[in-house]
Amino acid sequence: MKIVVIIPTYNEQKTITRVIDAVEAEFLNIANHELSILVVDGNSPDGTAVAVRAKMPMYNNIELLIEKEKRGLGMAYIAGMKYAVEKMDAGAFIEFDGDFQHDPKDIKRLIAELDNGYDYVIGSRYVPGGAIPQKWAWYRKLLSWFGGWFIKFMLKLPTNDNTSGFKLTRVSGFFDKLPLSEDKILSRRHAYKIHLLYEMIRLGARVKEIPIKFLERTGGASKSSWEDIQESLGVVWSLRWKKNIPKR
Ligand SMILES: Nc1nc2c(ncn2[C@@H]2O[C@H](COP(=O)(O)OP(=O)(O)OP(=O)(O)O)[C@@H](O)[C@H]2O)c(=O)[nH]1
Ligand SMILES: [Mg+2]
Repeated sequence: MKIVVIIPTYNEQKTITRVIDAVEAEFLNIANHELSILVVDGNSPDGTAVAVRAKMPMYNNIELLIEKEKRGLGMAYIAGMKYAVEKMDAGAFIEFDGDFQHDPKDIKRLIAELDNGYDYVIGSRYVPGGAIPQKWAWYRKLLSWFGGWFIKFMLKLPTNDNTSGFKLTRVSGFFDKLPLSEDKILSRRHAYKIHLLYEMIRLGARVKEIPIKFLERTGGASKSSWEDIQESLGVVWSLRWKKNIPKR
């Protein structure tokens, strides 16, 4: 199967080339699928796209999509997912951060579960063996844990990590049935993850959580903010009480 690793970037010039090299090195350990990288850059002013372009001739499996401007993580992923399916013929795709917080070595573990028949494989920080960064301040740890629990409780989800940004989605029967246009997604930013997770489970996806250790950022700055927390509450509210949900 063709599997595309989608990496959204905004000002990740310091890390993106190392991320690409490490992901490509892992591809060499996966023989039974055709693997590619798609970087979706929010027109970063720091030269992220230039760094990606410099890598493209070294590997023949990298594509770069440049948005007009930074539009939010959800918008970047939706553009990337559509491009991966329509232009790159992806049978599955993986959401992967460009700041080295996800370990490229875990990519083959996600793909192994796709091969075992799962449709939605979540790199989970909240199953035995998973972890969040030790160095996070206590309030960030608490917020991450409580946020996930709140989403699980309110939306009656079977999953434990409900805000993970490292996951694999099967296209056939799932992605192609998702309400994915820009006007139908409930959040343009980080909270898009909650909406997609909810929809995948509603579609009956076979879901597997595998433990991952979420790493520290190795450079650059976070783009998540308090607004993302507020928006997450809004998405949970909409899904729980079926408010503001655009018709399909
Ligand atoms: N194209 C694009 N990429 C984005 C946008 N927002 C974030 N990203 C990228 O998406 C990935 C995840 O964003 P982060 O800011 O690291 O979010 P996070 O991992 O939840 O937060 P931290 O743990 O603080 O790093 C990174 O590679 C970012 O560069 C955006 O609006 N557009
Ligand atoms: Mg990050």
